[in-house]
Amino acid sequence: MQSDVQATAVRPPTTRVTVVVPTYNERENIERLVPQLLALNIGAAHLAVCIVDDHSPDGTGEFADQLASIEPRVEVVHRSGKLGLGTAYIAGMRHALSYGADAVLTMDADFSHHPRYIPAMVTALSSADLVIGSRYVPGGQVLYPIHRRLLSRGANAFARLTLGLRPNDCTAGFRLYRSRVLNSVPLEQIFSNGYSFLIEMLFEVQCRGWQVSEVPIVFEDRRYGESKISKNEITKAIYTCIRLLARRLAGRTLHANTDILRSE
Ligand SMILES: Nc1nc2c(ncn2[C@@H]2O[C@H](COP(=O)(O)OP(=O)(O)O)[C@@H](O)[C@H]2O)c(=O)[nH]1
Ligand SMILES: [Mg+2]
Repeated sequence: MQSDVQATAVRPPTTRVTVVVPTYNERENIERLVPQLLALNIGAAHLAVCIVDDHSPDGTGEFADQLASIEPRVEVVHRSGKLGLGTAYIAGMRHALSYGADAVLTMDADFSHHPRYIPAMVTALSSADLVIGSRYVPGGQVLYPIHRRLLSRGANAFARLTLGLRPNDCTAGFRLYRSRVLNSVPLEQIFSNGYSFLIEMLFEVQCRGWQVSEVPIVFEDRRYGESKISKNEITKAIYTCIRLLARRLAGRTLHANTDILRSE
């Protein structure tokens, strides 16, 4: 009798989480990262990995193809050249959404965003629409050279001040979005193509009233390869904040034509 009941019980649908990893010259990192991602235990959720490679000269893209040929949970998006971190996120998000992901996690390839935090982020998503792996909440930490810490703190403070962003870590690339959040934002209208994409995207998410929560992480400096951030990202971040501030002051926080507001 009992087994009949179990057999007919409706199981909750499996959550499909796609981890989007933008790469440019990260071969040494992805050969370590991808197996760790695939070995994660995230409860009932199903995890896939989408590497977005910009024709890396070190052969990251070819190596990713090899991984994908032996592991069906790995997918690769190839782009023609180094087109920027922001547009790499968008390419990965679009790919994940088109393959039916329920949630999309973005992270760096270099272990600054460690996979060990992903289970806690997935758990936190049950009561949020966006979960940030955050350096600036209690329990979080940044193990980075002083100039990078100052840069990150400065960018965060400026973004919070100008745009009224509420999260403590507004520039983190370690994020888990519910798909409905991504579907509500007109990704093709996001102006920032580089690192300041993260500020702009958070602005769009907050303007739509989505619930954001933060999970503490310890952010460590990379061990392999080199940083791709360039000095002009500072100028771009300032420009992004001022451009969005102007929109905010003009009361145009949502795009005119394409907005789909929260429905629940
Ligand atoms: N596809 C792609 N990935 C990028 C680009 N720029 C940076 N990345 C990746 O974005 C992640 C963060 O870059 P990283 O150099 O570690 O930045 P940092 O942590 O701020 O020094 C890494 O996985 C990089 O390989 C780009 O133009 N295209
Ligand atoms: Mg890094």
